Amino acid sequence: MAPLSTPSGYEALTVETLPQRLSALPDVVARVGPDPSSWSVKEVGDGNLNLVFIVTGPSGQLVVKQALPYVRLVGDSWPLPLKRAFFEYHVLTRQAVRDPGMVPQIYHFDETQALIVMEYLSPHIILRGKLIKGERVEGLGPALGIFCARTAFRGSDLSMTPADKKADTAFFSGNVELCDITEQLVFTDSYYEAERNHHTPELQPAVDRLRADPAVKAAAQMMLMRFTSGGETLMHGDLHTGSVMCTDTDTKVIDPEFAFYGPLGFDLGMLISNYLMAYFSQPAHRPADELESYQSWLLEVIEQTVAAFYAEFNQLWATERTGILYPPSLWEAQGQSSDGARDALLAHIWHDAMGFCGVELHRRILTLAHNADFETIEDTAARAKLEARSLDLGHTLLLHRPPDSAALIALAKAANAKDLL
Ligand code: SR1
Ligand code: MG
Repeated sequence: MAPLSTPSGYEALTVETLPQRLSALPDVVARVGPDPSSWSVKEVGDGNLNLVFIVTGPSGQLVVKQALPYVRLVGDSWPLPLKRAFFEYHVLTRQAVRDPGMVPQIYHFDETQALIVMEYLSPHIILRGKLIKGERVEGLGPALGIFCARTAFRGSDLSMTPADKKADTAFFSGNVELCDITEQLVFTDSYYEAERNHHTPELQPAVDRLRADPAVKAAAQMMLMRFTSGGETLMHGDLHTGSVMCTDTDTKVIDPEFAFYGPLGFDLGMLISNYLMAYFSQPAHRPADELESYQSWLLEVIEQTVAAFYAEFNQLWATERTGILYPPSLWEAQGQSSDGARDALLAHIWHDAMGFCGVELHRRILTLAHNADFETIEDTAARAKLEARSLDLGHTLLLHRPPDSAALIALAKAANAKDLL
């Protein structure tokens, strides 16, 4: 195999080299202290792509995230460009304006080294881990529903000038390789035996049932077309429960390196899907006397996320419709209400979101990148039974979209009661 080529000057950091290499950066020194020999460095990256370091010094802490020139999960046989750090930096700056306080503060960006120095969120931990442990987060649904609404609305033609929107769409269209991952892994690989796929052996009968249905493949490909061609807003692009960090009362969003202009409902649908996988996996993580109450809480989070999304979208519609889409000159200026137009648009967003939710419910079980909700269940026969419910709900959502969150929750409860293997 040819050695991996990296841009000249780039060098991956290590815990040993980081202090010396970053010690000349005023933004870093100002946060952790001037003497690099007094810093301690830990590599904590547990995601699929990057290096992540926590740097602790006498005056404080920060995080250094550096892209590797390959997919960390797979190794250097799958090269991946460093420019994803550039896109992550730029989308973080936009999200910080569109929903202030919801993303980590950036202290420094180095394009050649593909590294972002940012706020250390503490005592936050990854939401997926909290949900596996059975912890609750106050205000989770509202925070994420509002985040999805604000970033979707303010990153779209509902709000931006046409020139800004078009320039930004062109800018983020360079994020090709990360889109390619989503296009293959999220929308396509679940529905055939793709080379990188793997799944729990006992799940095979449910996998066969899913792949035997040509209608589900057609529905997933329709969602892929929406993803590639529906450049409605600047999406986070990978909003799952591993991209959210929380304390018991505070919520932040991280890791938007998959950012791209796509459908308004993409982030909302992916997020709901990851809540649902937390829900389906709970029987393996909770004692019987806690299960019902915790699963009910997760369903409440879904309801609250959706309610907050709609409420915030409605508010922005009333107060910030400054773009070319649905201009007030067509309704309010004519003495007419635009509520009907808004509700039809929201129905379109929800319809898409449910389709994206469906494919995500499949791909985290069938393709390359699984999630800890299921993966940490050691008894594979028990895991397969729970995963089968997720596949089943995804199948239903792709073919019959529920009209609202109450109908979605009814379908989730029905799937959760099924014995599918
Ligand atoms: C090869 S990357 C696999 C997955 O990890 C990221 O977090 C995205 O979800 C991607 O699909
Ligand atoms: Mg990530």
